[in-house]
Amino acid sequence: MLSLPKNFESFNDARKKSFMALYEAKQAGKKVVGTFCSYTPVELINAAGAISVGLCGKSEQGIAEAETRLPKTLCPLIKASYGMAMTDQCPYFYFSDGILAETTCDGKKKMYELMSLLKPVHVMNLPQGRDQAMAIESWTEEVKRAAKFLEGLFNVTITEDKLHDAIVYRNKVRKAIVDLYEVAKMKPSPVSGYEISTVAESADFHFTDDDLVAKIERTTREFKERIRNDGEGRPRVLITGCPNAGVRDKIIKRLEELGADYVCADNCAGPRTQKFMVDENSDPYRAIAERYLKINCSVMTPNTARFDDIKALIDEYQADGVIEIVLHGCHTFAVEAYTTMNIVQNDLGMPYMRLDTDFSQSDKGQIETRLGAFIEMMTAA
Ligand code: BJ8
Repeated sequence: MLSLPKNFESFNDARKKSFMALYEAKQAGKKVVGTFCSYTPVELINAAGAISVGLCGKSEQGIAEAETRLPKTLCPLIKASYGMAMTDQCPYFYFSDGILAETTCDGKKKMYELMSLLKPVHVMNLPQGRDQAMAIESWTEEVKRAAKFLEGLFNVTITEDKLHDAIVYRNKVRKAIVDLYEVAKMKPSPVSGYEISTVAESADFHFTDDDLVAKIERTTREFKERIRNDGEGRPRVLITGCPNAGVRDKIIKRLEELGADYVCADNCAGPRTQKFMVDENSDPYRAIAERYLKINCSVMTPNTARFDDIKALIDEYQADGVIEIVLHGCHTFAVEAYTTMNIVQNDLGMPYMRLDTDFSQSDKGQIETRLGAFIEMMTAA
C-alpha cells in the first residue's frame, strides 16, 4: 500500500505538489529508479519498464541532518543527496523502487553503503583507468549485472528488443538536448543560459506520457525565434567543473544579471556528455558500455579528453572566459582545476576564474564581487 511520508504536512506547497505528482504516477503503476550520476545507463531502466529520476541534492536542505552521519567536510552534493533521502524530504527518492549507482568518487560510493539501508541500491563498479584494455570488458559486464538487478527488482525480462527501443529513445532525447544547448551558439544568444539549463534539466523529471522529445524540440524552436534587445557586447562564459545545479542561482543567475551570458557548460549535464550516442546497430550491452565510458568526468584517470573538450567548446560557443566551479570537498575536480587554469590562461590567453563554494548562501556577497570583477576583465580583454 502506497503512503505519503509522515512529515508530509510540514512540507511547503511546491514540495507537496511534487510528492502528489509522483504519488499519482506510482498509483498508476509506474516504477521508478533513482540515479545520481551521468554514468548511469538509463536505457536499462527504461528497458525494464521503469522511469529514471535524477536524485542529486541541489540545495542546503538535508545537509544538517546528513552531517549527523556523514563528515562535515564531504562535498555538499553528497550530503544534500543523502540528507534529503534520510529525512524523506525528496519525493523522487521516497517513491523510488530502487537506486542504480556507480563507484565514482570516494564520498559517493561510501555514502551508497549507508543509503542501501534505506532502499535497494545497486552499485556498478566503474573502471576509472578507462584507457586500460580491460576497462571496457569489465564495464560491459557491469552493465549486464545492472540489468540483472533491475530484472530482479521488477520481476521482468530485459529483452534485446526492449533495450534497442530504449537506446533509440534515449539517443533522441540526447540529440534534442544538444540542439537545445546549441541555441546559445548564436551570437548574441537569444535566451539566457540559466533558462536553457533549467529546461535541459527538466528532462530528468519526466513522469508523464507526453512526448518529451517533441516538448524539448518545441522549446528549442521558441528559443531560436526569441528577439533579445540587450544581447550585444555581453561577454560569453563557459562554466566548467563540478555539477552546478546546487549553485545555479548564486553563480549563474547572478553572472547573467551582472551582464555576462552563460553560453555553455563543460560538465556532465552539458553538451560534452550529451553528444555521445549509443550505437544502435551493435551489441546493446557493449554499445551502452562504450557510450558511458566516454564521459570525461574527473573521477577518471587520466582524464585528458576533458581538456580537449574544453578547448573545443570554447571555440564552438565563442566563449570569452571560463569559470570553474569547485564544490568544497571535491578533490578530483579541485586537482584538475590546475590543468584547466593552465590551458585557459596560459595556452589560450583567456580570463579564467575558479570559485570554491558549497550550497550555503554565506559566500554570496564575495562571489558577486568576484563575478563583477571577472566580467570587467573579460570586457577589457
Ligand atoms: S559524471 S561529475 S555526476 S561523478 S562534485 S559527488 S565528483 S565530490 S558529482 Fe559527478 Fe557523475 Fe562525474 Fe557527473 Fe564527488 Fe565531486 Fe561531489 Fe561529484
